Amino acid sequence: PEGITFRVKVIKMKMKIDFETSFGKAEGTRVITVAEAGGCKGFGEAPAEAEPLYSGEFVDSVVAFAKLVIPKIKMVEDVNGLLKVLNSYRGNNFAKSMIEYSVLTLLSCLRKESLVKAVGGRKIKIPVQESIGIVKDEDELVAWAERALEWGARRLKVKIKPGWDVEPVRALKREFPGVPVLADANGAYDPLKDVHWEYLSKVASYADALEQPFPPHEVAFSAKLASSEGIEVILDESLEEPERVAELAYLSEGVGAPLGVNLKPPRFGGLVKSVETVELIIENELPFFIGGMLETAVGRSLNMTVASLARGNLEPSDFSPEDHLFERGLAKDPFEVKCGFVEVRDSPGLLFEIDEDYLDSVTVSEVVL
Ligand code: OSB
Ligand code: MG
Repeated sequence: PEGITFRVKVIKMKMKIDFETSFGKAEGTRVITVAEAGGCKGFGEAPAEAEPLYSGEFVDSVVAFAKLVIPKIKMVEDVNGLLKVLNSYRGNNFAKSMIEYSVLTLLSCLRKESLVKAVGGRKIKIPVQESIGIVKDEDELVAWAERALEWGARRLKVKIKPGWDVEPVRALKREFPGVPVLADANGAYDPLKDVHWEYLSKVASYADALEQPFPPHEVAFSAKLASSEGIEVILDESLEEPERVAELAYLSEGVGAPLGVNLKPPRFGGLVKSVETVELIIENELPFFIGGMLETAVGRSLNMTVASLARGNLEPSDFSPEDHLFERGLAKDPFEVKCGFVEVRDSPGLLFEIDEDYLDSVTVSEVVL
């Protein structure tokens, strides 16, 4: 609707942790959109960094997409119109998710209707895992894992790359036998190099599951790896639309080991696409968890809404709280992890109250549309 004012803000959060993956270090840059009308505010987050290293999206592409698309969004009548505009464009899923969620949380606030209830979610307790970055040595790795197990992390997800793979996984299994370990490569292995298959085979002999071993466009090689190693392989970067999950279900028949989904709602383009995706996952009985992109409370609110749809088959998910990731978070009422679980909230609007003065103080640029 025309009456909405959109503020597209590039923010820079001060990281509390050094979070390194096979593709680089997290700098804490994000794009947040605040949609305002009738005394209510909605929020959306695109967890993009300055450079397109995780996917093809980056801060400037998100802002450019928002400038192109938000004027068209202002002309539509209702949510169907909003989805039609967003779906008419290819790619740019983080940006679409940001715009969609800012409007949906605004409408939810105006109508005083919970989005969690609207999508049929329940106030479940989400099991939480810790994502451990690439660190300099085993001592640092073990210290990080100890802190995570102290607050109750139900699984350790460890970032790997060629040259730092068997070592961390073996060390975690040695120090914490019985704790599930998921090794996430962020696509760092080349399926055309025999030696990379050898590395992955060694990792598979220690780990409980592998995440995104090969580059985003590879899915069949992941199925082959699951089959040859008898290990669960979970895909992250490879899955950007619900159709790919249906394809994964088809591919997993005959593999003999589970193929799973790391469901990151912004990667699928937002709440509506994620609801569709969860339905496909449940229908096909695929293992899954809700993944994170080191989001602020804005992005975690969307992720929590999608998690509320799980029906007893949710693996430990990425819900480390803002105060573990950042020097200071955006929520005035952050969620807590209790015994390794986070409880879903179901209030109208965004699930957290944003400290807007603080949000303004971390804003490095803003476009008003
Ligand atoms: O691959 O899951 C990933 C963060 C940035 C980019 C990619 C990934 C991650 C995480 C974050 O693992 C975990 C979290 O948000 O708590
Ligand atoms: Mg991942």
